[in-house]
Amino acid sequence: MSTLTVLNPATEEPLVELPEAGVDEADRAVAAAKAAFPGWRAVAPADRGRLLRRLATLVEENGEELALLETRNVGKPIGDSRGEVGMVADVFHFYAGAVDKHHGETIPVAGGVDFTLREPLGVLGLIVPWNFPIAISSWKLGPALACGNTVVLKPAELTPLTARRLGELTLEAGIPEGVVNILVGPGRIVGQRLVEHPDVAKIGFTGSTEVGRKVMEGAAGTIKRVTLELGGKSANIVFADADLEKAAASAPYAVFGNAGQDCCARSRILVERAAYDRFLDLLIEATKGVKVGDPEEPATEMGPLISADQREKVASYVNGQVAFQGDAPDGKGFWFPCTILAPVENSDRPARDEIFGPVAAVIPFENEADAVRLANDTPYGLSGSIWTGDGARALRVAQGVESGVISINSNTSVRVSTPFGGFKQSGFGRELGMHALEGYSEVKNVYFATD
Ligand code: TXE
Repeated sequence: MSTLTVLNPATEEPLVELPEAGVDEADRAVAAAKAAFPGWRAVAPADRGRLLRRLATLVEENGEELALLETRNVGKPIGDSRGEVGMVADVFHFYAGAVDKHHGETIPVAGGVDFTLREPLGVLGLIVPWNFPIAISSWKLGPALACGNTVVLKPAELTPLTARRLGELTLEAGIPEGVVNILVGPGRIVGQRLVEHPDVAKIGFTGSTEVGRKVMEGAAGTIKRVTLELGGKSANIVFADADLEKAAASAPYAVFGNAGQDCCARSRILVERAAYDRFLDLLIEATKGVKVGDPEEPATEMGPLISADQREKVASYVNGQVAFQGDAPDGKGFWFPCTILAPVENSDRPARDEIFGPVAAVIPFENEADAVRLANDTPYGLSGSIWTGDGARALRVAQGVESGVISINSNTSVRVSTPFGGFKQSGFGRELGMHALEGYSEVKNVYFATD
């Protein structure tokens, strides 16, 4: 079997060498999940909830170890990793409580009683990216297990460590062997195999729009269900009547957080012309305050990029229009400084592509209609923000922007109990909250004649 070397992106040092799965291992994992399915779907709802609750508690008890593992493998600041591991526990607590609250309906019909059942799909392939490895694993695992499915979870090649540990914790929690199978291997081989495997009922995918397209194509062969959480190029819309200081203090973290490797990154900052110069000055001042450095230092706010390839890709977007560039450590590690490009046209390359690095494009707009037009002039539609002191305008713009998630006078996108997912080429299906359960179950209609 070939092996995979897992690196620390802050030091470029190898962390561990792992065996790399191929098609045979993928098939074995699917077979194990298939064998475990009848037993798992038969577990009483309250007991399934209890097992998920135990998993949540184990994540809390092992929180510091998981956070450090995530930081070393992703280069993510330890404060961020602690927050994300805390969310993972909350996600399992939420779905522990959701197991017996995901109801069917009764529907008035002639001559009988009609009701719906929510049934598990069977074996699911969960394909996870490298930017939020443990968090995104939990967003898929929580609702999948709550609905009674069994899973094969494939973490990204670059960041398999926390998913593997989570797999161990599911067993420790008492979730039976075979219910959760972690498969470490290349996407184009084992990911593709899951997509095409006739015994896999659904793929829950997060990753690039390009691979998302391949997943959809591959799934067509077996009419597999898919949910896709793909790229973004979200707009942070700042009107002249906003609290500019507050908007500018928050904006750097909305695009430089996770070194910009965030599908929700507000990497297009649209600013009303009347406030453009003032806002840009405030934004640069705020960006100077972002602490870039050793991810294991508690004060660090931004670490390195995930890989040398990613750094090369990000650098290709920075060749002019640089209004500000911060500092980053020299030497080993895939470092890239916070970079502000201004003024940028929405048709320029840095405003079109998901850069997935710490690069913000600041774009002027003339009025409300122009702001909505520019925000929507992108193939993506994942997230976004509106900053204004005018409540009615905030609500008009929130309705006008074509994206699955939007925040007003805030840059937050993700909460355990609220739906998350995209419009347009950012994908479809919703993660988190009760909405996620729709994508992890089938509706069966039953008619019982009474005459
Ligand atoms: O993603 P991939 P990559 C974007 C971001 C980034 C770019 C490339 O712009 O720069 O994608 O990142 C698995 N069949 N996002 O190349 O390849 C792969 O093993 C089945 C946005 O790392 O999409 C991994 O587990 N699976 C994003 C997962 O897909 C396949 C998060 C994602 O990897 C496969 C990550 C195949 N043929 C990157 N090929 C977001 N929206 O958050 C690969 N995979």
